[in-house]
Amino acid sequence: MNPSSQITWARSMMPWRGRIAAWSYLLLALWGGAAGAQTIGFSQVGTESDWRTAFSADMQAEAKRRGITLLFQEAGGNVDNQFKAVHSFVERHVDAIVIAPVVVTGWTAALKEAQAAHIPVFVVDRAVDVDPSLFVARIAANFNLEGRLAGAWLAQASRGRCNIVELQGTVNSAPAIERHKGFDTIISQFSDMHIVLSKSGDFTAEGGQKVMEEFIAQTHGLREICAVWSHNDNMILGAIEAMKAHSLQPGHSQLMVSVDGVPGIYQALAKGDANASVELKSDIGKYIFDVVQGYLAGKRDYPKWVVIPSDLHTQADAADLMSAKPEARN
Ligand code: GYE
Repeated sequence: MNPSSQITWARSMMPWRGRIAAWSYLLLALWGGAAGAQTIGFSQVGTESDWRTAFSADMQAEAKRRGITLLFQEAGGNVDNQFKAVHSFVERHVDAIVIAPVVVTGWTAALKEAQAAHIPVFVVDRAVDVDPSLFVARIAANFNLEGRLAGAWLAQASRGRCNIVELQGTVNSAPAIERHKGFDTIISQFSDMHIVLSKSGDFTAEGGQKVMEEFIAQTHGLREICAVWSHNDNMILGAIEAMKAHSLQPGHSQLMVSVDGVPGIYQALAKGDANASVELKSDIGKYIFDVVQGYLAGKRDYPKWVVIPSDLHTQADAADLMSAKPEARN
C-alpha cells in the first residue's frame, strides 16, 4: 500500500487521536517498510571502462532512490570473484541476485546454488551460457545488432572497400563474441572488406593503446588500413593516442568506429578524431530494478530477454550530444 493511501486508511480507522496514531503508524510503516526493504546482491564485472563506471553509479543511485539495500561487489574482471560473490549473497539470504558476468562460461554451479536457496537470479548487461531455467530474465542490449550497425556504417562510409583492424573486447565475453559476429555478418557481404588484424584490448584504454602500437608496427604505420573497428570506446580512445603519437590522423587517415557512447567519444567525434559510435545505454538501473522488484512482487510474465535499445551516433550529431550530455563537455 503506498504512503498516501496508508495515511487515508489510517485516518479513516481512528478518531482525533488517530491523527497522531496515523503519523506514527506511517513512521512505523516506513520503518517497517525500510526494514522490509529488499536486499539485493549485485556482482559487477569491474571498472575497466567509462561505460562500466557509469553503469555502476547508476545502479547504486537507482537502488538508493528505491530504498533497496544493494550489496555491490566488483569482481576486478575475474569471474572467480563473481562465483564467490554469489556464494556470499546466498549465505546472506538476499532477496535477489543480479549478475553482470565477466565471461559466458562456468556459471552453472553458482546459479544452481542460488536456485537451491530459492533466490531469483537476474542477468544484466552481458550473458551466460547456462540452462535458461537457472535465471529469471536477462536485461541487456543486443550486442550482435551493435556489431551489425557498426559494420553497416563502415560499409557505406568506405563504399564497401576497406582493410580493417579490430580491437576486440574481453575474450569469451558476450559483447566481444557477438559484436565480432554481428560486424562480420555485414562486412562478409562485401568482397573488398576484410579484417586484416584482430586482437583483444580487454575493453581498456591502455589495452587499446598497446594493441594499436602493435598494429602500427605490423602494418608499417597502418599502410593500406582504411579503418579501426573497436568493441568499445575506451579502447579506441587509447588507439587514437597511439596513432597521434605516430603522426597519424585518426578519423581522417583511418575511419574510427566503436561502441558505448561515453562522453570521451562525443568529444572525439566533435574534434573529428572519431567517426561513429554505437550507443550502449548506461542508465539501465531503472529497467533492471523494475524487473527485479516486479518479480519479487509476484509478476511472472517477463520475457527471457528484456532488450535495451541501441543507437548510432556520428560526427553529425556530436554537437547536439555535447549539449545534451553535460558530462560530455568536461
Ligand atoms: O561495451 C564495455 C565494457 O559489457 C557491454 O563492457 C559491456 C561492455 C561495454 O567494458 O565498455
